[in-house]
Amino acid sequence: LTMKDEILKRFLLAKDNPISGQFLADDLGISRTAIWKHLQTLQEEGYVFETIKKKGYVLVGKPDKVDPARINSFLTTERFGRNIHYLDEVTSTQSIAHELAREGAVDGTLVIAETQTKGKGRMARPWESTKGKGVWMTIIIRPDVPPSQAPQFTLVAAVAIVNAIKSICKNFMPSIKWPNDILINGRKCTGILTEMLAEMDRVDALLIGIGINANQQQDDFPPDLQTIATSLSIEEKEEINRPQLVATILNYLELYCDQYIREGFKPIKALWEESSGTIGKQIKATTLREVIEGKAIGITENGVLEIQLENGEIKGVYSADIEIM
Ligand code: BTX
Repeated sequence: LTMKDEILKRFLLAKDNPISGQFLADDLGISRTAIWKHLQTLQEEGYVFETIKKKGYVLVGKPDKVDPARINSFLTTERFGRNIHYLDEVTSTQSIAHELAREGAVDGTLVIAETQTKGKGRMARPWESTKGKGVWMTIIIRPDVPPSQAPQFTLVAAVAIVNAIKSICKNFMPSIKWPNDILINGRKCTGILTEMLAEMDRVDALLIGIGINANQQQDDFPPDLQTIATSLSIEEKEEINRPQLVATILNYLELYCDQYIREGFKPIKALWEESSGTIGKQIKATTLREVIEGKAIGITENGVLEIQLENGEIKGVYSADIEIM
């Protein structure tokens, strides 16, 4: 964190308790004038401080942003989210993450923006990223695994996101739609896009892109998404604390990634099946080559979706668009 963010973090953690300029100066080893200047900058960014006589300052107002200090104040991780690139507007957090990964960004580096002008889904489909209303982020991870295991990380991420949502929202049940969506009452609130930088036999970096509709209201969505998209806030009927959501996802994601590396896919598969809205359903899977109709009966240890056809035959699909019939 920068010095300004260190200061902000202390106010966030202190909640309603005042902090004095002198305490901050001593704690951070800088002058009171320097502290005062940082407070000025924070005020220009929309933070509001109240002065309490002889006691110091209390943070009483925050702009609605997913800034690093606020994410940091909810983090319990060792690595994930400890290095954050926060931007107001980007083309896509995936592109920034690609550059950073090539330059050697550390495991767990987070790229997050208030909006994307060219947010992308799978197969170059566009991803709508309303300014200040969602979570548009990419996390760069560097697991020591072969490229063939990369798709499983989409499932690891889905489990982390769904559990983070469940721990924050209480008024609905999200479910995972294989492989990369999270739905609420049949509407999409989250998409995951995993990309990879790899050598022949080793993953160099995985870029896990996560898009979550958090605080949009129905009319924030463009016409083509009106009937297929929803946001956490619409379903929860409350404003979502985006920095808390981001940190909670990172907390779960580090836990599950480490567990996956230690114990393999089995524990993740169990968690995934617990939250799946696909297994047991009659589905239509459109792959690049064919359309398969049948009953989704499970995922394999490799994260492959198994579909049982009418004639009993079982087919495995690695990647497809799923329609639940
Ligand atoms: P997908 O290909 O499964 O889904 C894309 C489709 O979802 C679009 O064609 C559209 O129909 C629908 N869609 C677009 N925007 C939204 C939205 N906001 N809410 C609901 N449905 C929508 C899913 O791809 C993977 C998306 C990953 C997005 C993240 S955001 C951070 C990172 N940066 C980036 O450019 N992409 C990822």
